[in-house]
Amino acid sequence: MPPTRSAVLAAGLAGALAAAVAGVAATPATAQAGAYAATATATVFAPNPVQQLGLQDLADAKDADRPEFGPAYTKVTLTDLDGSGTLTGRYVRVKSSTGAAAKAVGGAFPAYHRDVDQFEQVMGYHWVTTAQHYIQSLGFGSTLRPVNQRQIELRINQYGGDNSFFRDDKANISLGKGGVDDGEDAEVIVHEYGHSVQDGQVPGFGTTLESGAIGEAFGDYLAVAVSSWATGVPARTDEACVADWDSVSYTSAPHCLRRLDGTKHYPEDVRGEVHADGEIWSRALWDIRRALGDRKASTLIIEAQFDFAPDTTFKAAAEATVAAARRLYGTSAASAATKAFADRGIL
Ligand SMILES: [Ca+2]
Ligand SMILES: [Ca+2]
Ligand SMILES: [Ca+2]
Ligand SMILES: [Zn+2]
Repeated sequence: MPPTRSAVLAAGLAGALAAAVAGVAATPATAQAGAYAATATATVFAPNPVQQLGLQDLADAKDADRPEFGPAYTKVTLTDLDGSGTLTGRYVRVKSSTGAAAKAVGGAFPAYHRDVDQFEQVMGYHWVTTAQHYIQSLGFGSTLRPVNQRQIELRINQYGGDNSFFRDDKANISLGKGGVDDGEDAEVIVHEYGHSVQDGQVPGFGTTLESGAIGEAFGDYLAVAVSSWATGVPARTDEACVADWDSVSYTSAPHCLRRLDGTKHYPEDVRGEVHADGEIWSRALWDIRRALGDRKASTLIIEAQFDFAPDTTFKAAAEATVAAARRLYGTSAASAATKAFADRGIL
């Protein structure tokens, strides 16, 4: 069992105290023990090569690192690390069963590319941490209550034809390697983190078809919101397109796993499958975002989720979302939310 955060903190404080007494620096400059204050440079896709390059004919080609991917590799600084040189941090620790663990030396991870397993490990760390930073940028954990501020485990393994999913507990993430490796697309990683976020807000969330569909929809919404926040509104792909790169293996161009701007309407478009039915809910979230802007929309959408029952219906969740809009931003925001859900047949 891993040490708890407070145990790590206590050990760090004890070490710092002992070092102070001995008159030496407690830790390297980049790592305050126990504080997850270390950083390291690394190379990622931001968010994925199709969205970055606008090349709809990019192919997985069995994980080949072809020259056309070159301009998509982006240097970033990983934050909130524990200073051990591994991908262990305040919000996520990465475990891989498909290759050796990525290792930083002197505050820098090697510039891994997509043909090595360590690239996806770095992607998983960076995009979970970035998604949590986005949520904090909305005020959660400062002016609003914290959302999912716990260290989750992100595993990379061979499971699933092409399916990143939760098994035993919904806090954690598993990224598969079917088709394009799931960990090569930030929007897949953040979608999965969306499930963790909802589970953090409402433990066990998503026990029924409609609540499950809300889970898929929120993951898609968060993926797009985080990707635009971190890398800018895409210029070469539609912003409403989710997982432009992972989906090249199983869609025709323009490649989208799903979209936020579909026209599905309740109840006649219900298919009884959570991802398909999620497109009803995600379009409503998209319309709220278009009406109120990213910051207000995401804030009220996430704040509302605290009030969802684990087995909520579309209608109850829509009412909670409208109430959150009214609480946070007043009548006109509530009207915009009501209209978004009414346009889908939910209210
Ligand atoms: Ca790969
Ligand atoms: Ca995949
Ligand atoms: Ca996208
Ligand atoms: Zn999902």
